[in-house]
Amino acid sequence: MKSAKFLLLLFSLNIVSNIVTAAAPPTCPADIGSDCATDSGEWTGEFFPGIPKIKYEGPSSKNPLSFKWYNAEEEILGKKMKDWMRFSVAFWHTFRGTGGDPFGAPTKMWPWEDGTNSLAMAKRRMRVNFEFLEKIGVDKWCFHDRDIAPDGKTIEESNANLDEVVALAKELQGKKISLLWGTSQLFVHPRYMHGAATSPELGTYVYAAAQVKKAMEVTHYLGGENYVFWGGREGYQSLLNTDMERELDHMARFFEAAIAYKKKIGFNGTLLIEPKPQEPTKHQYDWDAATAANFLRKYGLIDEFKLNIECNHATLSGHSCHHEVETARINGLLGNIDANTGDPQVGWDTDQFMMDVGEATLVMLTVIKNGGLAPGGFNFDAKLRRESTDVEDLFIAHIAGMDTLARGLRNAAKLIEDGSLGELVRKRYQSFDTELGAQIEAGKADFELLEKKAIEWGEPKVGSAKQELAEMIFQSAL
Ligand code: XUL
Ligand code: CO
Repeated sequence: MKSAKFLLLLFSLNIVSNIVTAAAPPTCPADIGSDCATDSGEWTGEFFPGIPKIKYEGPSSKNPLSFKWYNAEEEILGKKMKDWMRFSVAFWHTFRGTGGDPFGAPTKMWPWEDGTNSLAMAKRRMRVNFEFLEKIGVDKWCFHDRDIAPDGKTIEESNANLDEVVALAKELQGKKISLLWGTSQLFVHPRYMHGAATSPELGTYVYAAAQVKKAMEVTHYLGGENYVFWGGREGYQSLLNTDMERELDHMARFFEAAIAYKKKIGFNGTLLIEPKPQEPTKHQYDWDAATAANFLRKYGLIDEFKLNIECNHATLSGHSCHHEVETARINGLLGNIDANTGDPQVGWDTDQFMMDVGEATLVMLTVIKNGGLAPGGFNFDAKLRRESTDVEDLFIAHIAGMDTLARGLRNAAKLIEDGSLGELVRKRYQSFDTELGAQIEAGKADFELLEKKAIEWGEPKVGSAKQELAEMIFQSAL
């Protein structure tokens, strides 16, 4: 008992010493309108005084606080890089991630934190968010209602807290920064332990509806371009105690009510479902893109929704991220990408920043085919490793994630301009570029006609798939 108290004392001393250190550097207010400048004319801000505004320096730069591949204004295939990427910072990881895991206490002691979940701290943290966005050159952000403002004792109190923080966010957004999407956190509070829209408790369903209603209102108020539904705990741990059919019906009714309310308040943003196969439940209902598409079709919701594909969720479901974005695209459902990656040796959602240029190139091939992601974008739903504890690591991680995807874009554009991969695929299907092929594709070839042709042509000549050649061409672009 005594040693626990001693540890607590040490912990609070650590926070205090961090606050003291934080107060030392020169400060400027974090509102974007201010032109507080140093001698060199470089705006330093209030919370990251040692970090300059991040600039593009090109691939030969050794400066970790610079972009090597992401050059926002440069045009690739007729569009500025910033318009292909539409990057966004995820408030929950970047500013609420503590580094804690089931085995250990938080490791992040950010100098701006005072160790509380107060409204004052929420407002200060929001100013940190906007200074970070400005410095890193990302003009979009995403949030959950409960990350940005503390939960209250009643719905009214929670809503009032949210309103205060949202009013500040609106002011700080100004004209330069916009909201990519908002969402509600329907999984942390114990009331959601059995799910939200799929909870067997009516009171929980009702509470979740009230929370989403408010989150949609503030997303609309902040000019959000999308609204996300990640399943949270919508799923089951055992089918023995679960009426899956009834739960899925409830989820569909919940979405119908969200669509109706969106229209009622004049919110024109896209509604997005974010598939994930497991975690926290053993079976999440929005397992993968194909499962979510089937759900939307079954309940007649397909024209009202798109999908938010998260790369780490894709690999948890046994697919590649490329498979999931391509599945969404061919169904007309590719709305947004939660840009992160998993670890091939670890079986859970590690939410790492994407660093694999090959994976990024594959994803970008689909994004280009899709004509971009707007009104969606690439949201960095990614967190620092528990062991990365310097403030500059927040910058380095986002810079590396942005550079990886930018490099993917450059490589994908090279592959498309070169044309040999496209030609390889075209050739594989060229037997269908014939009169009979066209008849089949138009649904005008019946079995009798096909049998006649089979007898006339005899044994078909089947060509090589050329997979290694395809891989060779792909590698040459990396
Ligand atoms: C959880 C996850 C969420 C959603 C938003 O795995 O990805 O952060 O993106 O609720
Ligand atoms: Co996500």
